[in-house]
Amino acid sequence: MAIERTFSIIKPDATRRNLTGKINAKFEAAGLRIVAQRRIQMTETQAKKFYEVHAARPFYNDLVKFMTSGPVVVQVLEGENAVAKNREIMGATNPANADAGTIRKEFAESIEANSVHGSDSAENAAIEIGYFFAGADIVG
Ligand code: IDP
Ligand code: MG
Repeated sequence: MAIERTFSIIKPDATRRNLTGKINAKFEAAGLRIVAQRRIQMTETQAKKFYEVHAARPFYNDLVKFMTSGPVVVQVLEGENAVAKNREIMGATNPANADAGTIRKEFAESIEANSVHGSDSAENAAIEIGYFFAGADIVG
């Protein structure tokens, strides 16, 4: 297996409840390294662009509102098979369907306020990392 990087966001529902450290502990316990991290307030423009792929979905406007409703923590996670591994640690989109021990099972409030984002492919990871980090910001 190759060492990969993936892009992660700790969402506003989680920062509001002061869960950044607990979520990061899950990544680290599973062997992922946080090689870049920044707490930001996403703008509407950034959120719209980030979730552009969902623009036609009925939940898009609410999702943009939610993602700009408070601070988020944008991150780059590195490790073996990081994209798929992070998706496992996160759990299913809907916390009702998430496996025991996953971030979304333990922390998510709803299908929308589900605590974390994680890239769904290595290709998208590279694109998403590029939205928020320059090469020099990432220290592996
Ligand atoms: P993912 O985050 O597990 O990859 P996506 O299908 O890519 O899930 O959806 C992006 C985000 O949009 C979800 O994490 C969640 O915040 C929100 N979302 C997805 N489906 C719904 C829905 O049916 N209702 C409300 N929000 C949703
Ligand atoms: Mg997705």
